[in-house]
Amino acid sequence: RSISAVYPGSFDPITNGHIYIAERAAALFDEVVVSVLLNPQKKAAFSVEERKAMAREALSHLPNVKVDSFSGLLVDFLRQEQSRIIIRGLRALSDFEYEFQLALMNRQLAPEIETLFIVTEARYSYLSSHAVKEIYQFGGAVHDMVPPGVFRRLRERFPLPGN
Ligand code: COD
Repeated sequence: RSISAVYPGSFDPITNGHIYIAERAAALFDEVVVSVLLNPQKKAAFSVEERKAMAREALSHLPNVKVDSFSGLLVDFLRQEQSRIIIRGLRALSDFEYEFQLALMNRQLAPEIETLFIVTEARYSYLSSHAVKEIYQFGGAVHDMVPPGVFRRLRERFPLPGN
């Protein structure tokens, strides 16, 4: 039988760090569902539809990766997809506490579901959606941190003189 995994996140917007994790996961599983989930703690810059469109474009080279969205509990999305594996990416030690809490909470909610962590590559270890938005809005160069479609949408969303 085929094994599917879910890579959930805010993806606001998707970055080269997220793409790296999706590529590693796609090499391990028959199918990977990248799911844009609502994170109530974070105020989003892009709508769910925009985030999905950017992710779809950025991951179109991976035939076994599909992009979806969900607004309830992550574990309910996994049950809907009949998947038992959550993929998360780890950057620095600072990710650990949050990720640990999320993984234990999800296990409490659904003991049959496992969270698997994929360690990032050194060059992406400082990269986050939040940093990309902040750097871009202060006029910094982000074109090598995000795929071209995301760069284009950043320019549309936050027009800057000279960009
Ligand atoms: N390199 C490697 N990995 C990275 C990088 C990078 N440069 N950048 C981000 N990542 C990883 C993150 O560590 C994370 O694992 C994943 O990619 C996604 O990151 P984000 O920031 O887009 O997504 P988050 O952390 O905001 O996602 C949180 C969820 C939306 C998954 C969470 O809030 C959730 O499950 N919400 C649904 C409600 C729910 O079920 N709550 C109960 C659980 S407490």
